[in-house]
Amino acid sequence: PSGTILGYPRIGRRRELKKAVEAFWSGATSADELEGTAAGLRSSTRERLASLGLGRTDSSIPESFSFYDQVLDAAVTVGAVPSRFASLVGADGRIDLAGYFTLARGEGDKLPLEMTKWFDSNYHYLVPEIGPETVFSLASDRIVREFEEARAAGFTTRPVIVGPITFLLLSKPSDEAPVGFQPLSRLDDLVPVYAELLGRLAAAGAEWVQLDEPGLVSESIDVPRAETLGALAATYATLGQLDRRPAIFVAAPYGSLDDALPVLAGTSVEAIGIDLVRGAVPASTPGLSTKVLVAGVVDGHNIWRGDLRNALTRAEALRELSPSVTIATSTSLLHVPHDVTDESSLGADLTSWLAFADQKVAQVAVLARGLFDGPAAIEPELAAAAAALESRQAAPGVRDGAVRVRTGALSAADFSRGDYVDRLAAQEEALGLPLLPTTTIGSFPQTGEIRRARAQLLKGSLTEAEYRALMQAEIARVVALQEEIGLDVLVHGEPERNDMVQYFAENLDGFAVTENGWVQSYGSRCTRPSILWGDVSRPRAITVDWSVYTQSLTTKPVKGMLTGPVTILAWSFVRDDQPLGETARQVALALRDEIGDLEAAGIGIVQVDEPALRELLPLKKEQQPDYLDWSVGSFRLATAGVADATQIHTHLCYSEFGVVIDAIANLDADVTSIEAARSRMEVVHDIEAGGFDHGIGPGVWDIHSPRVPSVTELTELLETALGSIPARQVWVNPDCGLKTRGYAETVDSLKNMLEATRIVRERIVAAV
Ligand code: THG
Ligand code: ZN
Repeated sequence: PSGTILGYPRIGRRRELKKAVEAFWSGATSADELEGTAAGLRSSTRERLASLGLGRTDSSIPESFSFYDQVLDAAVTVGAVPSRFASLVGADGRIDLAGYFTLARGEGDKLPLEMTKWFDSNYHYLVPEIGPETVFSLASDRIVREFEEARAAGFTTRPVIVGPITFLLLSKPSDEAPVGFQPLSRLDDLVPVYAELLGRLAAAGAEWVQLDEPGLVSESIDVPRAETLGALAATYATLGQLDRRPAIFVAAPYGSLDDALPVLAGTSVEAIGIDLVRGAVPASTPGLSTKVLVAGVVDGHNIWRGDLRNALTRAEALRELSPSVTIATSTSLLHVPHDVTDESSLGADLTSWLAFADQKVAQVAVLARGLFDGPAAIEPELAAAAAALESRQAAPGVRDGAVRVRTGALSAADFSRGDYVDRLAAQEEALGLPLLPTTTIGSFPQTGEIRRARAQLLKGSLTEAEYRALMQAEIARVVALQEEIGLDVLVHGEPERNDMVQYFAENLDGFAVTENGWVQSYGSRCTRPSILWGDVSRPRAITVDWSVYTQSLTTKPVKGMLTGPVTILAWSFVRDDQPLGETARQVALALRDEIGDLEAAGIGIVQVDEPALRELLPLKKEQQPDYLDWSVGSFRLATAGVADATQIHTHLCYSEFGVVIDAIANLDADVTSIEAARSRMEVVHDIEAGGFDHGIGPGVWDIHSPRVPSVTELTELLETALGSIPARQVWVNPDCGLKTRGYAETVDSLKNMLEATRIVRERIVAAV
């Protein structure tokens, strides 16, 4: 028994899949070439997992590849294609690779499947659309073929698919569905398709199958719990009774099963996965003693090497419940980069504290040996892990006395600015902005030239000074363009930033950045989360020179641009040895210093973006107040040090304002820009109802598509906003940063935005 993992990164050690998929999209390669690259990646994954200690032929190796997303895969497997994409389905009921990607990316005016966050990770999945009209059938045998492919190479692997309950819980009603329709109501029609798939897998020789049911652990889903549990019992009773099927392993990562555990224990599934990182060892439960308990003790969420001895103890505790226990990761390893040994610049100490996917697989294999042969058999490994943990606790930089003194001395006054009315008056006087001020969110298009310059700087073929000069030329271009368009508050366009979090991580103490630590965010898109390992401080000013240079080019006010503390934490791997709120205060103080320096250098407006404020909101309701307290507090701490006349902006990348509107008001930013164009300004009703009285910029241009909005459309959206919000509060801006847009549509759209503003301003002046 080698232990197992719930899944492995699919993107490839050097993002081979991303490159192959994007080459296929661009038409540079064929579907066969892409299939070939994917088969090669699957093959090297199996070989690597075997070499790291997972059994070749005992179903320990999961078959967890996906070209884009595992929920989309499940939808395509069961034939759940929305009617607007019916033309993609062939006469045989199947959809080809190009069609599969069309579901994910849309085509013409057919919108793609919606994308949303996968449990409490930074991964995003595609939301299936299910209605009374959805016809379920086994429409893809890809999962069977991948098993056979492994077989031919000498492996017996374990196919993985999203389970039927989770699939329906994560789906939304289709366009055709009547009001109040629940996708879960289609369970009886869906389960037979899973049954057929299980039969096919058994016929191909699969001994085990893994059905992922994380939907069972989440409170955020609005189906009544009793209904979910009833569906669970019925589904696994049906699948359990099939006479030709592999053994069934139901995995339930991202939380604790709670009352779903006795229900599963009462079915005839053979194995149950228990996330012992997020949940506790459960109480003794009838039926459980006949199951294989898959002990999720190696954390699939973070990159720390962790406490192996404790992991072993927890797995051993499960033995009280069943004689048959297997070691595993708590979640798929999808959320961590491939391999620490691919990093050359982290330093020996930090490296010794880390475990990426491959190191975690090795930990699983070691713990499995320890569980089987007794702890003494793995004492050297347990001792090494303990020593690494000890070295981490004692290492210089992990605790920085000066930082601790500062956070320890904070008082309520550090979290509050003066009265908003006084600020408003001081800012009007200092900035002299017109009614309906116009601005952008911060970034301008990142051209190929900019990216090339950054790559050359990294390679050493550009000097620091040459790089700087290129970026300054770009800034001057962007400033001239904004002046020509007629914007009121200018930005520098952020050409010097690779990513809005990594850029700050590179410039703060307490963070490390990786060279190859890519993690899939959605589809072919990846990020390289920074590693926050020590107390955070700011060795020197980060953005001040860039902002001062920009301000020197114009008499219009230039907005300084920073990423907020919550977003910096949300998009990094954070330390696990202190509460997140404490880490957030440290980041906030570093940003507070930066804002102070910007202000002292004559920058009168500073924007602190918090697109992830909503994203980190805990799944469990009882944990939400504490989160909102420290997250809002850290933003206030970062921004409250400025004079009344300095205007603080923030930007949030979503429009579901309702849930967090009080929190947003509590940020006490002078101006908040949000997404609004896609929902046709629906959000202004929440703003009105919430009594929000500070400046607000509901985005009028949806920057997620290359479409140029017309002056009429922009005027209408602006008038809609003004129908609910007093004109003196309203700012005019796009929905989000322009980094991913091209220059052509950027210039046209901004010109139209300014023209719409002019028309509305005139209408208002004429009315008084
Ligand atoms: N930065 C970071 N994390 C994020 C986002 C971000 N997490 C949430 C959200 N934004 C995820 N969205 C995206 C959107 C685009 C990309 C990644 C995540 C993207 N990545 C480039 C790619 O895959 O080609 C690589 C970027 C790079 O070179 O650094 O386009 O904005 N930290
Ligand atoms: Zn945004």
